[in-house]
Amino acid sequence: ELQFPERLNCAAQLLDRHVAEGRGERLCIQAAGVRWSYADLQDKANRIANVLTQQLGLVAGNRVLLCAPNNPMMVACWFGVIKAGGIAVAAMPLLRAKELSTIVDIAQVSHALCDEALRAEVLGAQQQCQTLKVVQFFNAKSGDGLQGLEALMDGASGQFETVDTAATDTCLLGFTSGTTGVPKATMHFHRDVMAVCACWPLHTLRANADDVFIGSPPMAFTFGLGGQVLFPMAIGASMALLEKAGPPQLADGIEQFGATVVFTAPTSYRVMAQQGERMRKTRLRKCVSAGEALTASTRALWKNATGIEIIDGIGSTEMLHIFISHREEEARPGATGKAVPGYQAKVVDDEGQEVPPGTVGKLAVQGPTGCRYLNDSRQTKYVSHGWNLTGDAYLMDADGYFVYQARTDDMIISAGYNIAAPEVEEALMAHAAVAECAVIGVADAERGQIVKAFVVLRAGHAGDEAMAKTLQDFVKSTVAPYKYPRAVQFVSLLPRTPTGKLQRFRLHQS
Ligand code: 3SK
Repeated sequence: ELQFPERLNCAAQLLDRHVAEGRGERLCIQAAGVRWSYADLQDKANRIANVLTQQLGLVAGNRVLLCAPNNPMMVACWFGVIKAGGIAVAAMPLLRAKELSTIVDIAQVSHALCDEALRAEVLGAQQQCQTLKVVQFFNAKSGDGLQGLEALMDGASGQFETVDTAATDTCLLGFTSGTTGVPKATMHFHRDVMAVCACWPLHTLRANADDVFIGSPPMAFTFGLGGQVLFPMAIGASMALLEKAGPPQLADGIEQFGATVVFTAPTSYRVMAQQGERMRKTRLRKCVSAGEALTASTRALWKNATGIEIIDGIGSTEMLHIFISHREEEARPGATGKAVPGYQAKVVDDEGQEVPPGTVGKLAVQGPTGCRYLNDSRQTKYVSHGWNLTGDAYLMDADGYFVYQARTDDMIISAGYNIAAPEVEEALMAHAAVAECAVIGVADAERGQIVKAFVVLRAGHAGDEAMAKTLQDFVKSTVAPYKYPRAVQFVSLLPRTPTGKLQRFRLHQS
């Protein structure tokens, strides 16, 4: 049973504590051209907290949009917000103005601290929203001297007394793509952040203070936040941050920064395994996979290439991080693992009754870190008697290992990204040439699944390669580019029931 004091600020635990206990000079962050100690990060976060509270009018409980690729300033802003008693609302750096404005509206965001590279989309979002009054950018590259947030930080004090929050105050809102395309915000308390650091990392990962963590997921995805920021800092280790973290950049980063622990999706392992000889010569010792199901063949490919057994896991934004996993020595190819100590998992039928081992059903999970949606009627659909239904079909074998079967909803998981089919359909429907469309996920050797669109064109338009490319580019310009349909098939009509309901299963068979 995890015990936390009533008053708790996770930034005090993860950051201030190291400085207070004499570990301020330890390396905390490496990135291109950057090396920050824990004391450096604390200084930056304190300045940001001072700027927010003294110059930008932030009061405890305000929600702050953070939007940037994984870079040191993004981490400093995250801690600055939390130290000031604010609520961090991290958004995927690839989101477009319309998607950002949905997040701002749902979260009632008042302030935004964003990377200069995302200026156009963030300002576009601000125009569409009522609540977002204050926007500051960081990492401006042009011009002489400090600009934007850094200029304000320069004039602020490096001392800040971290706000004394309750353990059950919300410190972050994690957004998860709803299956309808309307995202849901999940609320996490300061206590949840410390709980997630105390469960899977200590029991399963077993890293130490000399480890160097690296990974591909953005901080806006709590898989990335945990694996690349919270978990190293909980044990006084360091992180190496990559703004671009496709498999080639990740492989380079592992080499360049001497990374020992990596968090990424199966897609990356499959690609990086092609450079097994090179990976073997790095300092890598712990490889974590989540975000999409890890097949036995990908596990074997990576092990043969590097000698390292992948630690598989499934987590969710709702539960903050991984809740089913296994230690390296307990790996069972094809299975995700067992419930992480601190969490309970079971497989249930449509009535919520637990099914016997070996029977496929819906995965339900319970634990110290979730699940609470912010002001969302879908709470009762996804949470029943304290159990969160994850949207995955699983079976549990006689030994308590959980084996992934499929998604139970319209979510497509491609290279670790969750993509809601209806959202891509809506984006396609906005094109003048599209009369009807339906989107599904289809198996893909490299990305696990890819988005495939079936499109019925309006009269006068030809369903050729040029049209497919036009539609793909159109989708990329209106929603985050990773959601675009990599495959487009033109059809004359979509399979529907007599009442007009789309029969997605028939598309899967075609
Ligand atoms: O397995 C996942 O997709 C996941 C989602 C959110 C946080 C952590 C993980 C591993």
